[in-house]
Amino acid sequence: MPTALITGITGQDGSYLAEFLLGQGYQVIGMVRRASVVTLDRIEHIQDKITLVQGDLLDQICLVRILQEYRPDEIYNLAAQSFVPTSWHQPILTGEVTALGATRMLEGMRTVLPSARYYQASSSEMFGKVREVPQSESTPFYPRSPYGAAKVYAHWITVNYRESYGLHATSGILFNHGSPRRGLEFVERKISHGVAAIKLGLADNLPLGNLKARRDMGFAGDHVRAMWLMLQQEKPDDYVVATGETHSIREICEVAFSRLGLDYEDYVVRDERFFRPAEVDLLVGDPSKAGRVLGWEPVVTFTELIHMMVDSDLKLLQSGVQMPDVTEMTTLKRR
Ligand code: NAP
Ligand code: F7E
Repeated sequence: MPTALITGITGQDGSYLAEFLLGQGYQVIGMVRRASVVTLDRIEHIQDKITLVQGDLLDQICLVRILQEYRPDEIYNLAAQSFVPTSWHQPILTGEVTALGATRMLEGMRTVLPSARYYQASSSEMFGKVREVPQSESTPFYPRSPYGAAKVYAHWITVNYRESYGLHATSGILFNHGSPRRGLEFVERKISHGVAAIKLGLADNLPLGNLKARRDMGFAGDHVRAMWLMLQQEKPDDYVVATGETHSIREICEVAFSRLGLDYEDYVVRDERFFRPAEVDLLVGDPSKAGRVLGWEPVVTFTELIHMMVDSDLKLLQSGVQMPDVTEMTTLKRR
């Protein structure tokens, strides 16, 4: 039975990837960082099928110990400080975790398990102020946030460990992907949850920032499949994973509100605090290499994704589950 180590298993992608790998017959080891309150909500339903081990990307020694103890065949490095606005508030932490965390894991793999296969969770945020449309594996990077810059570092260190040491180290450049398990501060979840709250009379409006930004938005369950396919290839490489479509935040609002018979223009209010010091205006990926080499293509469409998320949040709120409001504390001061 192959063994996979997932960092970031408590996150959105970690939970979908763990489910997927269990289905493929893997023993799944999930690295979880210590917290005063443990939040395993996204993996509760599979907790008895996976092994959780305490660890942190900030701590090199613990990574080495985990690799020595579990000797995974595949390492999926999904852990990161992943929220772009927070990366302006906490740029050093973002660099330590999102950038140097990759080096710590790669260095551990190089010394302990050089025959393992490594997946780095790279991001379309690396393209930032885009140099071409659509963005492919050969598009130059121009990050627009400490998060984007940290991901560029992690991407290039992955390429460098591949080329310097011959490691099977692959970088998946994933465009935005959501799901009902998406963190509440990310825009598509903020909208789906906000619409459901308005429908049920729990909120009056939905404060948002830039509605003009455009994103290539897929379903997390589709995108994690591509991660696994990448590590099944004989040679490590870089792959863009995207839908090839782009939609504005305004369009997300239109689709989400109309799902519950509402007009977004009656409820969405402009809130300067959700605008960013530097914006990524347009992302749209060219997933043709992933299609050609991996045989990967997305199944869930943009509209299906937004409907899935709105339906799920409506059910969640109807069942009386209250989620903490995390969006306020991640706002940025006016420029
Ligand atoms: P997420 O939901 O924010 O999950 C991040 C995970 O990283 C959580 O499990 C978190 O643990 C963990 N983590 C944070 N700091 C850590 C540390 N110091 N040591 C160990 N674990 C730590 O992110 P996601 O949406 O699943 O994304 C997965 C990865 O793909 C991330 O690297 C993200 O940057 C990247 N990515 C995401 C997208 C997207 O649209 N979702 C697109 C491209 C790339 P806690 O639960 O303890 O906080
Ligand atoms: O913003 C605009 C905002 O925070 C999307 C992460 O998973 O994908 C994600 O990064 C857009 C931006 O995601 C609000 O200005 C408007 O243009 O949902 P987001 P992101 O920054 O694209 C990439 C690929 C990753 O790698 C990241 O880890 O929506 N927007 N109003 C807003 N965004 C938020 N969060 N909140 C608003 O109120």
